[in-house]
Amino acid sequence: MKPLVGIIMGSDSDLTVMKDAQDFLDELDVLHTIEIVSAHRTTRKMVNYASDAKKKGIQVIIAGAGGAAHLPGMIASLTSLPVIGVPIKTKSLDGLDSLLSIAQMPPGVPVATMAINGAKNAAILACQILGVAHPPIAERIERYKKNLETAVLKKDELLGKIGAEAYLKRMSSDK
Ligand code: RP5
Repeated sequence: MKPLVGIIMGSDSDLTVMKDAQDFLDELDVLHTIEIVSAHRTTRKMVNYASDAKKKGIQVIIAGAGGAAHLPGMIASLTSLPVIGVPIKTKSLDGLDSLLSIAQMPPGVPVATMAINGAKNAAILACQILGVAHPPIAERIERYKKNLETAVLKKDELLGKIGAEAYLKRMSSDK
């Protein structure tokens, strides 16, 4: 079986955030690769990565980058695969720089931009895209979303039963 998702990031300093994407794909048993590919420091690798991804069987690319976050957009300019961008939180501008660099793409070259540090949502969206052509992945996503619903309904039931004060006490003792 070939990996379906390619996770890339501009630096190893992005890995703690991007690991959330890997963890979700592992949870859903979706094969993937994970690599450091920098738009500025390894430009030739970036070009090769984008042109080879489809041939290798990759169907969705998740690209995380921070600051002058050009990686997702440049990858999107080099491939017809869907690219999901993850803006990494930065020290100087809290990730607003990353968010705008990734979101403000010119017409014709879209990047599906997640929230700052939204690597888990990137993996969920990647699975939803894959689910269109891979019914087992769609089923796993549906199960995941059903579990989310059940968890919130349970919380709501408990809140209704014990009231806000006791609920908050329970929350802080669970920490
Ligand atoms: C970007 O520059 C990377 O995506 C990273 O978020 C940021 C800082 O990189 P390092 O200086 O930590 O390697 O290319």
